[in-house]
Amino acid sequence: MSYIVETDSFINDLERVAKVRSEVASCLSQMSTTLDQAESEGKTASGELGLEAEIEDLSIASKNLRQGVFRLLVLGDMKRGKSTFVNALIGENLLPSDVNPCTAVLTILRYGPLKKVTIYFKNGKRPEQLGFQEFKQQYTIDSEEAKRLEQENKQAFPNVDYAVVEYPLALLEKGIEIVDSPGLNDTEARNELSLGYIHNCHAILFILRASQPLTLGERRYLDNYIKNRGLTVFFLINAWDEIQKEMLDPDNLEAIQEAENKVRQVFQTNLSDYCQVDGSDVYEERVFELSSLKALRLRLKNPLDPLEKTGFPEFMAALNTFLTKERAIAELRQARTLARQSHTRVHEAVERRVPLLSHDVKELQEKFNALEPEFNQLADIRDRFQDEIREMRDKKARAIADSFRNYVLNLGDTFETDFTRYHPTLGFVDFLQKGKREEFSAAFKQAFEQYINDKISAWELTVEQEMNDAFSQLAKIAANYGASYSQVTERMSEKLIGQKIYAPTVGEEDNSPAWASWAMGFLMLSTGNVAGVALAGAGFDWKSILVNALGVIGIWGFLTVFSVPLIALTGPLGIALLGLGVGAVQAEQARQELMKATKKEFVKHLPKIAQEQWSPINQGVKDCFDAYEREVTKRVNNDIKARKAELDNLLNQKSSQDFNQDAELKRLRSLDADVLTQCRGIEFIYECLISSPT
Ligand SMILES: Nc1nc2c(ncn2[C@@H]2O[C@H](COP(=O)(O)OP(=O)(O)OP(=O)(O)O)[C@@H](O)[C@H]2O)c(=O)[nH]1
Ligand SMILES: [Mg+2]
Repeated sequence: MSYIVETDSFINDLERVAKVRSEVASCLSQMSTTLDQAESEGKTASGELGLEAEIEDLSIASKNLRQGVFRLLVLGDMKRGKSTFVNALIGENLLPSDVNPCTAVLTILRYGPLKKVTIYFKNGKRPEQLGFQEFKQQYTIDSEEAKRLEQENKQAFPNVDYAVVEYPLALLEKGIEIVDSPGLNDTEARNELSLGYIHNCHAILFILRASQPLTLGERRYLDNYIKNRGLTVFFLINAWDEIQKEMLDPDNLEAIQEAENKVRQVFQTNLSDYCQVDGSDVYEERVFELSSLKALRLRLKNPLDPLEKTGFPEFMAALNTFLTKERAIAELRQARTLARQSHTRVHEAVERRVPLLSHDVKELQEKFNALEPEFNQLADIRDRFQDEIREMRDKKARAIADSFRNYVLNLGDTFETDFTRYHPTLGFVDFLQKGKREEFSAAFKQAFEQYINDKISAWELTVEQEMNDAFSQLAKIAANYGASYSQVTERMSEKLIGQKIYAPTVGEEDNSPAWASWAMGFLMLSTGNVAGVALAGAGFDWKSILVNALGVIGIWGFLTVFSVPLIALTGPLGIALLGLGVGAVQAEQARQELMKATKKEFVKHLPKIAQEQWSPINQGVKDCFDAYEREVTKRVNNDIKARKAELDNLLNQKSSQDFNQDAELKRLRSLDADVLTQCRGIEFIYECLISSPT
């Protein structure tokens, strides 16, 4: 790759984006203030224009944009060099990284003017502050301990939710937040790093190690949680320098090349599956060969070292493009949409108000009364959309819950073949040897857990696809209803003032009423959760709701099955098996017996599990649609209310007090012009950002 970026220019680019964000945030907040002021002035003139929703949306979006950070989640198996990589990226030996101590809690690294570490707990205990040294000592564990805990399926610090490390560093100050995670742990992964957390990040940096080309554990993790989930993942093949170190003759350049090419090829074969985005191969932009240790050493000596031959400049270029171009633009585009729509709303309200200023109360009353059918049509559009959401909700909730039931009921059919994949660690010969039975039981239990875990993940992926589908259908439906809604409101304006109103600011996605844009996923900035949303690109953030709902399935329900094979092992079957003697043939026979016994028990439990989970799954899916429906309905209702208020306020003012019509006309025109200028300001900043060279 020819394009590289050095640390300082990466920071410069981030700074530029942070500046643009803050400028746009200021513009949005200014717009909100302008509308707010205009509304209070309106109270003593021709009445407010009903801009409450716009004022609120603009102010929330401004806050979200200002606070927005790019969150990067660093994932990987144990000892891949995750912490070393983070240290190299920030240029400081901050996080504990060593051959021995392991990262044991999720650690969020963010900007703070003062260095401090805060531990957050799960059980409602008050967060605790501590020094860096204490943090390193108390919250890391050694490798042996980590392995033992993993085997026992325990967490090192079960009560700790996560740690936040605040640090005054340039990279963090420019709006990057980095999350270092403990090495992946097959069994606990689901609990510790829920999908919800993954969805809260803009990109995942998946760290691999050149000397260990994609282990089974890594593959399982990628298949279960990453593949086909619409996430942006950078694969960083770390410790690339070790290839050379392990050569017989580390000075033989040709041999090194050859060895490197081999490793490259292995990774290419293994990772290409995970680098397909919408049918195109993004391998080149997503996979990088790094030497974090080398980069860290260089940066500690000289913070501005160009980090040549560490792979960092190439990776940072790609990350830079992704963050400061794609992500930032997606966010700012929403800000532009919001600004444009707010202006359109103001413009139309002013255009309606101005010609009505000279009418008397009676005329106005008549005109407003004549709008009743249209108001009813607006409510009708709302109701019809609501019905469609509910229909979709019930259909999908039933289909998804049914699919789980069928899936579970059918697990038995392929159990024996599916489970073969998990056998290697079982060691049937071991089992037949005295004194190894406990170990064997633990291994068998773990294999079973992994099997269940993988099965549920595979099913969850189909749910995600179903839901994506459902919400993109709803987006289309919203677009249609939005268009009908606009036709009605246009008709209302025409009825009121005798002519059409032309909006000066339009764009394809900005043309719909604001509530419809929200329902289509163009305006998430005004509901919060920028990270998750930006990641989803566009769309209602149903994932976090669903993740919590599906969390209830867990693997625990299935584990009740467990006691059974183990009893089988200690019971008559076990004794019979033990009598078989020690040998490959006996081991195979034992395996088959155990499989049979396990399957028999497994199948017996499946109907109950399928039955028990039907309702919670059905409800979980419904919750996603209900949340969507609530927000849509609230937004449509606010819009209708605002349109009524716009007219009622004028009528009230007309009947209760005199105001200077000329002055009012001037005020309204200048409000329209001011908001247009502010909107153009945002458009200008946005255009500059997208046309600036990479
Ligand atoms: N040769 C070489 N060693 C590295 C590199 N990166 C990390 N290491 C070493 O690998 C070991 C593990 O590094 P860590 O950064 O602690 O790894 P980790 O993934 O954070 O480990 P856990 O938190 O325990 O999962 C340390 O001894 C590092 O010095 C690299 O690029 N090259
Ligand atoms: Mg670590």
